[in-house]
Amino acid sequence: EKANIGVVGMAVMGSNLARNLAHHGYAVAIYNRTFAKTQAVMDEHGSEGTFIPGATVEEFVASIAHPRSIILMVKAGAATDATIEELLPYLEPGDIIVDAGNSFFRDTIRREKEISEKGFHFVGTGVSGGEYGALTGPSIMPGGTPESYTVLGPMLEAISAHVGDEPCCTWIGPNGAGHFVKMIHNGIEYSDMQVIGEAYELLKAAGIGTDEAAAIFKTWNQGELSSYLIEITADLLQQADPQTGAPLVDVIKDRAGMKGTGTWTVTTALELGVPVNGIAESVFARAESSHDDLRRVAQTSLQGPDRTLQVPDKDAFVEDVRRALWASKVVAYSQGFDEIRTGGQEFGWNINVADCAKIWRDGCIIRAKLLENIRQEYSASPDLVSLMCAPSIAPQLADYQDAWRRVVAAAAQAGVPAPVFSSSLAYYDMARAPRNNAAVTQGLRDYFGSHTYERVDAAGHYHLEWSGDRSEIKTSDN
Ligand code: NBP
Repeated sequence: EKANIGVVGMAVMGSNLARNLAHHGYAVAIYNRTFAKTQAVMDEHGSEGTFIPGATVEEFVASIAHPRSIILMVKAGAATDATIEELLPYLEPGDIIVDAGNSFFRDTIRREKEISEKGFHFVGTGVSGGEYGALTGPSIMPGGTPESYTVLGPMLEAISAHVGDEPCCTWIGPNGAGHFVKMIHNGIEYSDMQVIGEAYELLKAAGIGTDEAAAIFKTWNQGELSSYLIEITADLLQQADPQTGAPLVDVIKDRAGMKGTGTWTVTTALELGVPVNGIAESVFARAESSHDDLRRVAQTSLQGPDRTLQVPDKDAFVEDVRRALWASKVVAYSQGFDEIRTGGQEFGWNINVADCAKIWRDGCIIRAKLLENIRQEYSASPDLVSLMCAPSIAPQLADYQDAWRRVVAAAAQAGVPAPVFSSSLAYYDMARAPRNNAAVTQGLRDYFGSHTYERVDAAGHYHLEWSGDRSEIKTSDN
């Protein structure tokens, strides 16, 4: 019997994905550079379904039915290129290499071009849900050709998470589109975690203990904030340190790591000219948290309030923080979805934004009740200029803004950093202002660099003779 599909990379993600496929009745060929890991999967899980272990790449490829679908779950970067190089000599035209690692979408564009020229398909696909999701049903974001999706799609949809009978997997668009969308998923994940952290810090500053904060997050998870990350925050805050018995969160060093997808989301947004303030602030917050020298020096040299908040009405304050969290989260999502749309246009992918929200409703790390709402908004108006302005979102932001402003002001007053809460509010205010401070910037640009300006009352571009007689010259008609 030949395998229906192959998986390369038997570390945590690949082995779980292979088991998920086997649990769904597919015969799965498995391969790992170091055979011991393949053997370990056979020993521990071989009885869960049909696995065909390959000791060599040649044996592995030969064991898969043609046209072959081969999923790579190896370390992103050089390991992915090395694995592809090893596979290529054994493939036949029409075979599909699927890169399910967290590859940068520009690498995926390059690889797709090189590999399709050789007569094979290359599908860069995002997979989210961590190791548990890979095993039980992740959210899957495949790119590549539509032809490859006809072979691969049914298998990926079968193993993905489902909302009712809708799979959390759909074809996103050509070449790098899947990895691009996964990148932004991760960027949004950064901002989701950051706003949770900011909310927790504010609750703490108001004298709320860790247990009580855990209970608050639990309650929030019952309402419109209901999401996987809010749910596990409640769990994290409840956890006692096995060594000391203190809340574990107080023992964990306040230094957040990162592997790159958040940074890629921000650098790509900068290249595309899309403001993703919330995601950028989240990436910068992690960077600042890890900047040991800065923090050591600043803790003794920089003065400010002592991070305590006097709140006369605790319940009202907690509700304010909840509203600020919701509003900031929605603004960060709005920015992330803007990047998906702009990137989709820029790279010629024609990405269906509503579909992204649809396949993120379950399986992935940012799964949340809000995503159904977002899906409905983008389905109803595919050309929605900004999620912030959607019919169900704008009135709620209007309703929540007083609380949001109180929280940002209180945080600033008390010296509690809330970079995403405050930058999201600034973005909201910047967008809605009939006039903003850019006129000063543009005037200065014309002053020192003759970059010209436009006028509010006439078409064309103008330059003022700043160092001459200060007369105005029209430099172009449009
Ligand atoms: P790792 O990212 O730790 O990669 C380990 C795998 O890569 C092993 O199978 C290893 O083989 C293989 N490998 C390496 Br390293 N260098 C290789 C090379 N030069 N040639 C061939 N194979 C090589 O595993 P992971 O945490 O399971 O993640 C796999 C992918 O999934 C990554 O791209 C990751 O970013 C992505 N991802 C992870 C998560 C998550 O929650 N962890 C979620 C979503 C996506 P060896 O055994 O011989 O060393």
